[in-house]
Amino acid sequence: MSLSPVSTTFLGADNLVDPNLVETPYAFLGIPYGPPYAGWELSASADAADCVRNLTSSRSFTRFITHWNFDIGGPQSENGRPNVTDLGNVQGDVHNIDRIYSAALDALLPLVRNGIVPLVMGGLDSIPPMLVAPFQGVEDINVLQLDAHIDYRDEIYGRRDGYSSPMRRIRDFSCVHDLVQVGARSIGSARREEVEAALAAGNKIITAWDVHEKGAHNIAAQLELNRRWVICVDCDGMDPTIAPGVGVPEPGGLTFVQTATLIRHLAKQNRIAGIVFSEFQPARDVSGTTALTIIRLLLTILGIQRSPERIKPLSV
Ligand SMILES: [Mn+2]
Repeated sequence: MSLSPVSTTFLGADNLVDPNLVETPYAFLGIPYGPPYAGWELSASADAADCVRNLTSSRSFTRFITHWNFDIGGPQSENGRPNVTDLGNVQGDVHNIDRIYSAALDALLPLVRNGIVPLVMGGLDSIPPMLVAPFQGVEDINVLQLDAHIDYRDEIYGRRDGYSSPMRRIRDFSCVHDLVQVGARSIGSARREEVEAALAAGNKIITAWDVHEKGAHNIAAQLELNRRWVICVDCDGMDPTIAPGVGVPEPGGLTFVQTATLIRHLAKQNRIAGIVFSEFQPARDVSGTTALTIIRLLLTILGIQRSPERIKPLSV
C-alpha cells in the first residue's frame, strides 16, 4: 500500500492505511509532495498534515471532542468518536512525480467511489488536481478556489503541473463545471493572457476586494447548488493575520469569518464533496495560527455537514 501510518492522528481518529476500509463519512489524508519547480521547494509544506494532526491533540480538540463547539452550535461529537478516519500520508518518491500522482489517486478513488468526503492536506499548490481527478467519471462537480493567485499558467519552466497551473489543469477535467476563483489580489504569476483565458473558459474571478466590498454572504449566494463542490484552499488566499504560515503572504486576504462563511454555506446545503488545503508551511507559522485556522474550518465541515450526500457514480 502506498499510505504510511502516523502516530498522532487528526482528532484522535482511527488510522487506516487501506482507503477501501473507511466507514466514516470523512477521511483525512496527507499528500506531502506535489510537483515543484525547484527541488528545494519540495520540503516546504511536506510536514503540514502532521503539524495539523499534532495541533488537534495539543490544543485538546481531541480530548474535548464531546464539548460544545460554538462554531457549529452543538457538541463536536455526541458519541465521543470523530466522524473521520485518518489515512496517514501518501508515500512518494519525490524524484518520480508520476508515481506520487498515481499514489494519491489510489488513495482517493476508493473514497470518492464510496461517497466518502476527502479532507486533504498538501503539499504545494500543485496538489489540487489530484483531488479533482478521482471525480472524473464518478460525479460532475463544481470547484471553489480560495487563493491570492488564479494559478492559470499553462506551463512554467516546461512544467504544466506546477503550483502556478493547478486551476488550468483542473479546467482540463470534463467533470468540472463551475470554477469560481475567490481571493485574488496583488501581482502573481498571472498575466493578461491568463486572466483572459480563465474568463474565456467560463471561470468566475472574484477578487479579495470584491469579497470585502460585497460581503461573503453575497458571494456565497452566487455559488450554484446544482452540483457538489470541491474546495481548493491555497492558504495564502486567507489573510496573513489568520494564515501567516505561507510562502507568499499577501495583505488584504479573506478573513476567518469570510472564509468560514463560504464553507459554512456549502456545508449547510450538504454540498461539499472534498476539500484540500495547500501551501501551508509550518516552519513559517506564528503560534500555530495557520494550523488552528485549518482545524477550525475542518471541524466546521465535520460538525455542520454530518451526513454527506452519497452520490451514485456516473456510469463510465
Ligand atoms: Mn496562492
